[in-house]
Amino acid sequence: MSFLNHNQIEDYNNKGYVSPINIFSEQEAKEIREEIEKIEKKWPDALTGLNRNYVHLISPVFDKICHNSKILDAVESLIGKNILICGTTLFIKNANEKGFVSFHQDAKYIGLEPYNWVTAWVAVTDANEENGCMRMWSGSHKNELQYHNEKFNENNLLTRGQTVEDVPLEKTDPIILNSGQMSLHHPKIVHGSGLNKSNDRRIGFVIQSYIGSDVEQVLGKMYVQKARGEDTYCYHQYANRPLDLMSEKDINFRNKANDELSKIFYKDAAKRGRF
Ligand SMILES: O=C(O)CCC(=O)C(=O)O
Repeated sequence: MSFLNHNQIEDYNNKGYVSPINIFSEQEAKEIREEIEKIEKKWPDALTGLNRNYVHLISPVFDKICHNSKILDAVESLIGKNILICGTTLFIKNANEKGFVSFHQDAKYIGLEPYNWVTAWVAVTDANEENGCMRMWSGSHKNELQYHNEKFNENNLLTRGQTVEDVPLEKTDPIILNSGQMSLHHPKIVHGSGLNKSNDRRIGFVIQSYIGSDVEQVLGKMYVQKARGEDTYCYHQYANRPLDLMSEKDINFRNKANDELSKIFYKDAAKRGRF
């Protein structure tokens, strides 16, 4: 059982995030990284651009992470027992590249309402200040959605380069994780991450997000899986769980899911970005 304790829940409510939470061993995290690097080697386009999304629909390894009972216990502590998996994204920052994530609120463009959902960031590699770990603006989730400047900067790992300007860096907390640990953050917390200045990749596998079954997609269509409990609202269409890595059937389905996701991410946008 890995339900969050009282202090962890208080932390989430007060700060808008809870971290670190132990999920996988270092060895298990290494095996997850190996799965990524196997896919990249065999299918070079399978995890790039738009394909960084919904990897749990084409890889049984990532599917199992999403259904991991330790993660789900922690998630249940925050959003209740009826839990759906609604999307995943790989945030990879390679060494010697200039990738960063501008400060933003997840809830701004994702169309999931009400905000009974939480994002799980699983550290596949260590994440620290040197390699560009996330930084959270503690307490900012208590404010409403803020104006985001859509900058479309080349090295921004967000779709539109959406940016909350003038975030006081000194008020943000670094989310330092060992590989195999996870953080959970609130839909409205302002967060971002800087450059990877290390000699290795920084990899986060992000379940974006775990939603309560009472959460609707108000901008378009996302495909879900049941993680736990009952789906009494039946708002969403379901995705199958993959049995093999990169089966043709699963790839076709993921392509369809990503097309739909793209419509959500770029709704009313001036142009399209890389992802
Ligand atoms: O991986 C990162 O640096 C940022 C990820 C992020 O913004 C998110 O998980 O909501």
